[in-house]
Amino acid sequence: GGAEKWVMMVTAQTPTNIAVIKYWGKRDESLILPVNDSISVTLDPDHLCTTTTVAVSPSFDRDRMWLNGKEISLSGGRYQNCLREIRSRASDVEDEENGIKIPRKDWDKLHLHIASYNNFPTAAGLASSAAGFACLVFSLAKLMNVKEDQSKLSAIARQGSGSACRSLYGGFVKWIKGRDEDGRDSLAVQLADEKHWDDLFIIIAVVSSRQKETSSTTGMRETVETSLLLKHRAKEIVPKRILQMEEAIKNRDFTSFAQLACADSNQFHAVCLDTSPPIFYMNDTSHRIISIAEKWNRSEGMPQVAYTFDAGPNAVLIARDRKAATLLLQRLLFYFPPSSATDLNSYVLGDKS
Ligand code: 2P0
Repeated sequence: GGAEKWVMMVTAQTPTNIAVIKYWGKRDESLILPVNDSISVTLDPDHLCTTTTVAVSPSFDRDRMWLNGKEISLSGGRYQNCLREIRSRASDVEDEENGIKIPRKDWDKLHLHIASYNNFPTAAGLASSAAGFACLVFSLAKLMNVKEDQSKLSAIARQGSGSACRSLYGGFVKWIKGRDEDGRDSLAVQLADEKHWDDLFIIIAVVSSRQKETSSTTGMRETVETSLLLKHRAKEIVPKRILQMEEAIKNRDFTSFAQLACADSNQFHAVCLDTSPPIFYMNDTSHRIISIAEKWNRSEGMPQVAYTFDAGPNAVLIARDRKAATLLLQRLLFYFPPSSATDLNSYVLGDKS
């Protein structure tokens, strides 16, 4: 093997995140700048995560990427923006053990191979772009010895997919919409780490494994163009809700947390309905789950479970504690008797659509 035969690689794993105050609507589409702040909780790394290996070698003749074993194109603007931003921040890299030296200026000439796997079905309508772009940016930054903090990296991941910026941190995370036109201050900050509130149990009820009909990007564009309710939400509702949610998280106040999360999910779907033509992400099963949760919370006198739905019909249910999670699963199994063996981490309720 001559000097040109080496390969250097880095592997990283990143979980997905679930918004409890939703991002919906961009003020700048190419930089991915949102119309409002959002807050999310990052899941445990063992469930719903992306694992990405990035490799560099002088023998690679172009950048290439494989997603779940299948080659995909890197020609899209989002990939190109992330790769360009990371490359421009690369430093000298030295691997003494293997005698490899990559001076900073060589990163422009060297090509990358990227292999990414989701440990959940990409087609299940569960956010995959969030974990995917966060992991891509993080692993490239490690490989190229980028000396920026997580927040700065989050602003790069944001240019791959908005929600991705929130997956650079664990625990509770806020994506600050920022004011700058160049997007430098539109980034994620950690509100509390994963140990701060570890009583919470998250159950994802897979209602339908069909791919959504309206992509988030298209849906948001149509909402921004046509919904007056979105303007009211972004200006009058979300700023106050963000402060209240930060307070609820700080105090581990589940009652406020659940009220805010449910109200915000419902308003996000109301904004979708206020779009012309209207966008329907939830289905009858989703609505039934909301009714079951609301009825149970009312009968207990205080919230036991928060629900939140993204751009699809699947329910994300956040239980107050282990006991509430157990009772919730019992209820779900009662209302939706399983037709076959199920994995309770992703309990399939049957596709009614
Ligand atoms: C969120 N969603 O805050 C909201 C709630 C879906 C509903 O972020 O165009 O895939 O790549 O920035 O991040 C989904 O939107 O959209 C999303 P792009 P993204 O989690």
